[in-house]
Amino acid sequence: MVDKDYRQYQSQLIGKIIDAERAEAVAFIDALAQEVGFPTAISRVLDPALIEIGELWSREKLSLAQGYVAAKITEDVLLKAVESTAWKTETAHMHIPVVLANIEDDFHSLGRKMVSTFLQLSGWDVCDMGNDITAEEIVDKAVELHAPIIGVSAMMYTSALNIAKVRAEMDRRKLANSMKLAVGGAIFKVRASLVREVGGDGTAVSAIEAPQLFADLLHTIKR
Ligand code: B12
Repeated sequence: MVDKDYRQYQSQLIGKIIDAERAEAVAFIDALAQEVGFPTAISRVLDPALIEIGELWSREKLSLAQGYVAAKITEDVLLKAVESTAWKTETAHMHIPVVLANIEDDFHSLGRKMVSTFLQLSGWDVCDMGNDITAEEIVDKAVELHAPIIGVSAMMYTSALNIAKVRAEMDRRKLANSMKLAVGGAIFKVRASLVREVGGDGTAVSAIEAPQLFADLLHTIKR
């Protein structure tokens, strides 16, 4: 299937979101996923549709209610994806724990939930701590679970700066050699230098690329 077709799917999905057709939208992606698999359906259709919905929302062309519908559709689809065993990868046996959270003061959960789903489906044992989690809580959890990687999401510049506290907490506990910090969210796409500014070890622009990033970071840990 070529890109042009996926753009048509995106437009159709956006139409359903705008019309608040939650069940129809979920069935629409589900049907596509049966054909091309959930990774492709999510990364090529749902993810770009959400970005466009986000832009419409930012320009006040969408209501908060429509944004809410988009979030609910995403959650429904991610649940279906997690329940589907059809696209587990060869790494699915790994069961390595990782901790994921939106940093303190950040409530943009959609991106994080997508990353969580893609990691789970690639075999990582994800502890998703949710929104607005402090650096200390995140590092405590990672230490408790012996997680070699922490993934932190932030959508806003101001909240992204709080990720530097996670790096400081890791450094304070001398964890730099045994634990890596993955960062991501819309703001890291527009300001690439932010990854280093907050002390991140790496980033990925979309959820589908997160498992590879985590695998790469795991390889950098001296065991
Ligand atoms: C939806 C939304 C909201 C919703 C969030 C609902 C929810 N349940 O998530 C609500 C209404 C709550 C909200 C609130 C606010 N928002 Co808002 N919001 C957005 C919007 C429109 C879309 C974000 C989104 O969900 N994108 C879709 C997801 C799928 O994409 P994504 O987040 O980029 O995630 C992908 C990648 O980045 C990556 N990724 C994400 N996390 C991670 C983590 C790791 C480790 C890795 C590897 C990868 C990764 O994978 C994801 C999937 O592919 C954006 C605009 C935009 N265009 O981004 C503004 C935006 C982010 N919001 C903004 C603002 C200012 C706010 C508010 C302050 C508004 C206000 N005045 O109250 C509040 C602050 C709340 C807070 N403290 O967090 C600004 C941020 C400005 C800035 N750059 O600093 C934006 C950019 C809008 C704007 N243009 O002004 N918002």
